[in-house]
Amino acid sequence: MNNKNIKKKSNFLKTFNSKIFSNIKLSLINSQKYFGKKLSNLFQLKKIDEKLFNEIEAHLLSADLGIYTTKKIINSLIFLNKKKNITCSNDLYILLKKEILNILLKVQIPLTFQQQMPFIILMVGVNGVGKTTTIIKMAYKYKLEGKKVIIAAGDTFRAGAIEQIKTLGEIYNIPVIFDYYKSDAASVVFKAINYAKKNDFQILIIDTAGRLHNKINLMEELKKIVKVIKKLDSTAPHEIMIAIDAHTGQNTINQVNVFNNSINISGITLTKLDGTAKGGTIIALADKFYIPIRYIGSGKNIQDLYQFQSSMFLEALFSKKK
Ligand SMILES: Nc1nc2c(ncn2[C@@H]2O[C@H](COP(=O)(O)OP(=O)(O)O)[C@@H](O)[C@H]2O)c(=O)[nH]1
Ligand SMILES: [Mg+2]
Repeated sequence: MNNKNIKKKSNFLKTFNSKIFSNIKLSLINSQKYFGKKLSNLFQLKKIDEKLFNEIEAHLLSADLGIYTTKKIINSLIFLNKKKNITCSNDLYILLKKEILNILLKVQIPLTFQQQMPFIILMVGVNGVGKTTTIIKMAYKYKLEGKKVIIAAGDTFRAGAIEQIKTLGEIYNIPVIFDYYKSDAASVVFKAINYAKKNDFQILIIDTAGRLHNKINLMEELKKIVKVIKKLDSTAPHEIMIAIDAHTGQNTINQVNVFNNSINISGITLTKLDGTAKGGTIIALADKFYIPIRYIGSGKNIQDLYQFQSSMFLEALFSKKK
């Protein structure tokens, strides 16, 4: 590539990234109430004392960081304050931001595809969190990247679920393997893997029925699906992704726990960040589980899915302007 082309590409990337940043910032507009001006004002020309730390603690709790992560951050700020002998409260604000960035950096591990044929992604999560929507967004994204993608309609439990994914597949021209309503989900998965292998698909994404922790039979069905996948490819599933609705707040911790106890979750996608004021949940999730956050969903449209990028997310969340 000559210099002119390198410059062109770098300008394109800058514009592209700034567009993504604007979109993420816009979708976090309600969460910014907690992390934007109000938070930085807390630190303006304040005496650094116990009262200030109490105020920060109360604020972080209201911003959905949860008691565990909030305490950890406050203790770390108190420690750093002593160690560095900080005199300006604004320096404490900068340290707080760094602490949060460090938490988020640990889970910024994008999904990478190895040579498995196919690379199998199993999508799980409770009802209505946005599993199916995320699946079609991901499939579309991978397709645009030139990959051969197929979907398995593994939600045979909810009436209308098969039609929903079939219709989306037709709209975006992505093949969907399905069976009839109430049929055995594991056998749909079996069929889909064999089909994907025979026809050289690179990525297979499996939709599943939403489940609650009290629906023991559904959890058992999920285990059965994993067993069937392993029979056909002992290295799979290569990703078990949980979709989490950002509106859920602190209960997300509960949800991840329940699924993680049944099957090992390897990635998280946080959906519906647009409109929620609970964007801080992502910090609590990251700190509690160290499970990679793969994507964030910021709307109902096909392109409203972004790879999780910690510093971009943090800047958008801490944005002071509307
Ligand atoms: N605003 C918004 N809505 C979303 C997002 N993701 C999914 N939804 C909506 O949430 C509802 C449930 O989504 P669906 O994918 O069917 O959930 P599932 O039951 O987990 O498969 C639908 O109305 C989706 O359009 C998102 O990121 N933002
Ligand atoms: Mg669904």
